[in-house]
Amino acid sequence: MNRRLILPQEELRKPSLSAWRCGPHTISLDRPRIMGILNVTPDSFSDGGQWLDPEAAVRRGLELAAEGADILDVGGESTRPGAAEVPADEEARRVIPVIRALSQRTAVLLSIDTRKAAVAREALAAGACIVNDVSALGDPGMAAAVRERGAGAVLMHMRGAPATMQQAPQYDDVVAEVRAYLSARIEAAVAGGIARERMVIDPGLGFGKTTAHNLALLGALEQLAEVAPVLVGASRKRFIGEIIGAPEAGARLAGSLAVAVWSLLRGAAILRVHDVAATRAAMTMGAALAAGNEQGGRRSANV
Ligand code: HH2
Repeated sequence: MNRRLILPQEELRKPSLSAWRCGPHTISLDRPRIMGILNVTPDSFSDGGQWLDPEAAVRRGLELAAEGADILDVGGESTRPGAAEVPADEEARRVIPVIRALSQRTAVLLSIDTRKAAVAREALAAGACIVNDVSALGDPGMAAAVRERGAGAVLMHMRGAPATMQQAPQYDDVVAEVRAYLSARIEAAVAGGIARERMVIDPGLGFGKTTAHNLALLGALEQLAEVAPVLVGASRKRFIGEIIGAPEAGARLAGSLAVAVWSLLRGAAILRVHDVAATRAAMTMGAALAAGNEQGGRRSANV
């Protein structure tokens, strides 16, 4: 396959990649950003129960901020394959005190990982400025919640619902279908009054996708980036375990870092990860390799 591994810097800096507006904040996307995952749940696939206590969650959030997270994504409902839905009041009870406390103790931007407009509204009032919605504004009240607060939004592709999504997912052309879906969701949101520069898209790795589907999507990040800035959430996921032979989620760091560097070099704008310090180091190395590769290319072209 005759494809360049590393995109030239000017291609990575298309106008659509320049900035993401989230509430009163503007996140410059001239370099990739890290979204640190803070799961305030008893049952998340890789760290369920570790940060369910609000004080432990706040400590973990501050730790991720100190490690270099640009955004903290706080979630109160696991969306792992097979997960059951959590009632909105229980989800809010888990995340709102944590968001409120973090907003007073760190300047890092806060995101609420929820599919429910009611939870999003409370989280935005408590100090979050981003709604990370794995159902791409599927709740009829979600678009209004985002619009009224001028929040940033992550629109993710998912086939089906977490309870059943991994039961033999099928596509004719996974890249074309995911791209068309995300493009349509962005246009619907713009028509509903959400500014384009407030939205990023996410192919939803592992959400109704086989390992082959996930790899195809990771190979097509530039095509997705033509629609909107792209967030990639691969951290510790099952397809990585399948490829590197790591059944335990905690043993998937090396594979997760490889995906992070690949995504960075293919034009991802934001990486959603559990291991912030290690990802930051891997990204710094990847960026240096990209810059060196470009310079080397120019030197040889000039000879
Ligand atoms: N993955 C998970 C949850 N939320 N949001 C976006 N935008 N993209 C993702 O890939 C994504 C997501 C699943 O990971 P995690 O939060 O660690 O697990 P759980 O859903 O079990 O809490």
